[in-house]
Amino acid sequence: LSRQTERTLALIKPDAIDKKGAILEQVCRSGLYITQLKMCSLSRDLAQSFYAEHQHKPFFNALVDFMSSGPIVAMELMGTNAIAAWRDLIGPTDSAVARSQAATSIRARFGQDNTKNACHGSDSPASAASELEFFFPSKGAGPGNTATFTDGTC
Ligand code: DGI
Repeated sequence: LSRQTERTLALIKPDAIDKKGAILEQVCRSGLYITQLKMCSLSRDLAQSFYAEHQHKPFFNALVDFMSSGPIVAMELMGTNAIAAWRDLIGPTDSAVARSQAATSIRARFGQDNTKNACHGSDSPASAASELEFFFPSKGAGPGNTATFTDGTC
């Protein structure tokens, strides 16, 4: 198995915003580095473009309503195999399935069902690159990201 330093996009979704402290603690304990972080909200338009790959699915409207229903936290996580590591940490899409597999995953702990499932994680290097650009545009205004690795995490 190859070990690669990767970046991935992680979201704390509106249903879990009040659990952000516990979720951030779990991120920190995982050994992944938080290299960018912001709290924001998605309009319906932005939620539609973020989830455009699902536009023909029966759950698309419910997903867009949910994702635009309140504030979210967006993070860039960096570390060894960060894309798979973060998806392992959040668990399966359906929170009930997550609970049946391991009580410790983030969706098992904080998710409600298969829409309100607490967190998002990019599923491939290509989607990580485009999803990170969506939330943290490289030509964005303001100070640039200067996060560097130190001894600890977070
Ligand atoms: O990468 P995931 O978030 O685990 O799953 P995904 O990319 O297949 O789907 C994106 C989101 O869409 C997911 O977090 C919740 C919602 N979703 C996916 N499959 C279903 C669903 N919602 C409902 N109601 N039913 C589904 O089968």
